[in-house]
Order: sequence, then structure tokens, then C-alpha cells
Amino acid sequence: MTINHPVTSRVTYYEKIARSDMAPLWESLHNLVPKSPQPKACPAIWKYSQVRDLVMQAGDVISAEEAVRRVLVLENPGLPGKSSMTPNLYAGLQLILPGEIAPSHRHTQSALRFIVEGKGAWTAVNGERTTMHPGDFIITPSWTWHDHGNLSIEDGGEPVVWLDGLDIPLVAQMDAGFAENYPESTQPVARPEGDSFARFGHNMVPVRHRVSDPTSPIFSYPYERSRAALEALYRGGELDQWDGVKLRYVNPATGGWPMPTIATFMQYLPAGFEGRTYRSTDATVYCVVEGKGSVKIGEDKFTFEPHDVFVTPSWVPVQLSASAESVLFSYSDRPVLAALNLLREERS
Ligand code: GTQ
Repeated sequence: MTINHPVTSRVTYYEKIARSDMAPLWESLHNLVPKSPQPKACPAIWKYSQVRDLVMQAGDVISAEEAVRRVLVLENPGLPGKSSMTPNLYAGLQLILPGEIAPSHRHTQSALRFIVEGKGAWTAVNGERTTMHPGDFIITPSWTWHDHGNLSIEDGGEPVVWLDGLDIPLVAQMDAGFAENYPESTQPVARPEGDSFARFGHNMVPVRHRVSDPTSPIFSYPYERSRAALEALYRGGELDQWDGVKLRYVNPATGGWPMPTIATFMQYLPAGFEGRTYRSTDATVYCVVEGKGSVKIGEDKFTFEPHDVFVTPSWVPVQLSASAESVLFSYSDRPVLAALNLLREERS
């Protein structure tokens, strides 16, 4: 028996089932189960030379105290209204002026700070303050109290800008967001600066240390150290045709990622480097530390300079070139994809 299905009867049928909160899978199957990732996020770049003044002007508009966090969210133009850089990750530029305090709070979202410019600022995590220097990578693990501050002008404080990277969209997707304010603007300082780095930052751990959670026990990864390691490897002849010299940051107690949801990397590209094309399913946010070069992301090509931020969506081909010796910091949701067996990489 053959049945004739005029299009109009289908439309009428779709309207009818919609009233019962149902929908025909056969109209959307190809979108729901794509042959390969179809990211809505676009390749995009924020040129620091164009956004720096706007970030500084935020300092005239609101205080850190009133704002709680004075941040300009970098929103992927392909994800409008979502405060997202990639489907799982957020990016923002935070400004703290001399003498200011960004009050203490905690939340289940994990955060990283990558210091862009300025000196005098500190961040406190779990009772320990650390001074921020450009190029340092600092973590604020899930549910840890954290406040940020800056020295007074007299004590040498300058406006300090850093890149915030958080798993805000991922945590929202999972409806797992909790947050609390600390009763005071700053948490008590319980340990001297450098304590966690002394315990865990020198290829040693305290003799009776037991790993109790996946989060790194050090929360500042100084640029000096990362830069020196990359440079030493390059001088020794290391150079990957896709990545240049690339290292990932680790939890020194486990060898795992510094935080369970966000991977971070730093890479060195020598002057004249013309990288081969790669792609991976972890959409990645880059922040340029030093140098000059360009990046091809799918059909887009951007030139980059220090402090520029750019994003490579999932599975879009990426190719890095450097006209001057360059250093790039990057972060992605790689630990999440890896844990779920969804991480794919292709180097061509
Ligand atoms: O510093 O705690 O950019 O809670 C967004 C949310 C920074 C922070 C952001 C936050 C923070």
C-alpha cells in the first residue's frame, strides 16, 4: 500500500505534535548527528591595540568594588548573547587599578588568570597571596575563596590587566553553578607568599603528601620558568612542525591537568616558523605573550601581536606562522573531551 503525503499535511501534522511538545526527528537528524563538528563559534581575534583603551575606560565607569569583577567579556561573534568564547569556555579581560580590591567570593566554576600587563596586583587563593607578573598563569580552582587586589600608586601599583578563562558555559550547561560571597572583602592570609610553590613547584612534594583531589596544589606558574623551559628545548634542537615547541601545564602532584576542566599550554615559535596545519576537537583560546606572526583559522587569516587574543573553534584547520620569535599561551576544554573519549586531533 502506498500513502500519499502532501507537504501541507506534514506541516499540519508538525503543528499538531508541537502542541504535545514533540518534534519530528527526521527533519533535524542531520543537524543533531552531524558527520563532523559544525561549530557555531567563529574564528575571531581581539587586537589588544584596539581594545586596550576600552578596557582602561572601564576604570572610569565603575570601581572594582562596585563591579565585584571589572571585566569586559570577550564574546565569540558566533555565540551572541552567550558570554562564551567557545561552547564550554568563557574569556574576559579584567582590570584592577592601584589600591583596589575585587572582593572575595567562591564559585564552582574553575578560573584561570593569564597576566597581560602591569605590576602590583595580587590574587589570593586558599589563604595565600601571589603577586601577578605579565605572562604568569594562575589558577583559581572550583570552590576556592579568591580575592584580587593591587598596591597603592605610592607603593608602585599600576593598572593591571589579565585574561580570565573560566568554564562558565560548561558549568551552566550542566546546571552545576553555586556561588557565595565571603563575609569580608579579603580572606585572611594564612601562609606566606611562595608557600605552595616551595612545596610543590620544584619537582618535589612534601614527604607525606597524599593526593586527595585532581586540582593542582600550586596556583601560580611563573612565566620566567615556562619561558626558560621552552627556550632551552629550542636551543637543544626541539621543534615540532605543527606546534613549534609546545608544553602543557601540569598538576605537579599527579601529572594531570592543573584543573579538571581546563587545559593550558605555552608554545614557542622561532622567527620564520611556518607551521603545518592541524585541527582538534578542543576549541582553543590563545593569548599572545611575545612576538609577531599570523594564524590561519579555516578561511580566516589574522596577524597577531603581543596581548592579542584569538580563538580556534573545534575541528577548524589551524596554521601558525611567526615573523619574529613568538610565545603563545593557550587554554581549552581538552580534559573534558579527553575524559569523555571525544578528543580527536589531526595533523596534516
Ligand atoms: O575573578 O572571580 O571574568 O567570578 C568572571 C567571573 C572573573 C573572578 C570573571 C568571575 C571572575
